[in-house]
Amino acid sequence: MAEEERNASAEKLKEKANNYFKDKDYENAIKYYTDALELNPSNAIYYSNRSLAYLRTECYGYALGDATRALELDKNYIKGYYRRATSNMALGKFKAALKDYETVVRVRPSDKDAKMKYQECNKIVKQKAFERAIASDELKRSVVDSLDIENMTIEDDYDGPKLEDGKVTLKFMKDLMAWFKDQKKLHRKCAYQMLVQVKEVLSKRPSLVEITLIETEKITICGDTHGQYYDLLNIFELNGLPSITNPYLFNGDFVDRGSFSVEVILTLFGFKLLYPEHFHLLRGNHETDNMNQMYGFEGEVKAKYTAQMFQLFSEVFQWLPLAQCINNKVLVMHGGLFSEDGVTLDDIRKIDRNRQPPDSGPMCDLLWSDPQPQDGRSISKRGVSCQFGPDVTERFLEQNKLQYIVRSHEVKAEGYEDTHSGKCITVFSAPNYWYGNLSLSLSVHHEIFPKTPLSCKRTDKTHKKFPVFG
Ligand SMILES: [Mn+2]
Repeated sequence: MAEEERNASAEKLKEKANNYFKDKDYENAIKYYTDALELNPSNAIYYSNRSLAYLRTECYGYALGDATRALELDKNYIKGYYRRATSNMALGKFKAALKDYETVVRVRPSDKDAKMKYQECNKIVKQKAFERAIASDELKRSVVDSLDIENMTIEDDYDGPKLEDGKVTLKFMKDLMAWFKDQKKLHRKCAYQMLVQVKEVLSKRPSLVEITLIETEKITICGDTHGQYYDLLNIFELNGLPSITNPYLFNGDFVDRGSFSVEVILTLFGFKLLYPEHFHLLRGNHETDNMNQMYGFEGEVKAKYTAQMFQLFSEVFQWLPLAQCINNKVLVMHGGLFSEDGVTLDDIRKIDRNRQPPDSGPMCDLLWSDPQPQDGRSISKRGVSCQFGPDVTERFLEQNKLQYIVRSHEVKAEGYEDTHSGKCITVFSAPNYWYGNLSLSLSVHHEIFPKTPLSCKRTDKTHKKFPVFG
């Protein structure tokens, strides 16, 4: 094909992509921008448009890459600076974003929108610097020390659930769930009592929790719940209430996005207090300050309670364990495997987790990485951690004498997905998130047969059998 002809075809594909974009079908928009770029890889606009589509699907890593490429092709392309700044903002890289807004303002001094974005970003950069200065001043001082929970009074007109002798009981949990279902607020005294107690319980857990199920026991593993309270109630409806004989593991991302994050997390913390050895919680990438600021949980806690209570939530989140190993066979974590080979279970045990996650390294990977179909590793679509292939999973499992991993962190149409030849299972449990599809929790069931010591089955309404992994 002659160059002119190719460019004309590329333009047509771009138009098609633009139309999909207008209809908010970002997956197809990305597909056709990609096709256009194959025909004409030197067009900055195609990269910039695809960058915006990636931003909409929260693939901030890819969005940043495309914006950067657009600017390499045309350093005067103003939209490119906007896109790169937006990507960096989403990734929490405010200083880098500020530099791009500066450029836009310099080139277009009369552009009001650019000026506003520059000022907004500048304010965040200054605020972050201020927060850092304060943080080093009051190093590790807990909110708990400044609370006087005993002397908080419960007003006479409050007729909601209360802890019994300061303790969570099964009756309290049942009352609490009914109360939340009616969209009522738990008294702040009770919320504080639960938070202080759960911080104590979680801080005594190792970073890698190891449990052994006996022959007849099973455990239900649930993926992201993201503030979807009614979906959480549905999970309990389908699989039964948590109990000593009905253990659960909730695999991170309890909060943000949905409007009932407070209700979800307090219910989960309540069951953790009631059954500390049989109700398990792991940290997700959303149990962090940066995410809570951007995706709603911080605002929700401030609206329903106070900024101080958010601080306490943040302290509790820092103590959530990072991974759980079942019967020395199955490893569960929110994100996935590592940016480098050779990480052992012992390395996970040694992670000092009481902190906000770093930008790289094993703690970051456990919370952020994703599997990919092709071998090897590639850069992350999210712009944090990496993507790992089936060979990476295989080597990790072999070195650590494990059978498979269970992770969450990605929306799956069926609620779960089985990849890497059954060695990497994704479970997602917030069905009303994004596409409104029905998603299910996964139950890992311990079988009696010595040769197939662990198997998985889906526990949905139709009770379909999930394939057995040997
Ligand atoms: Mn996640």
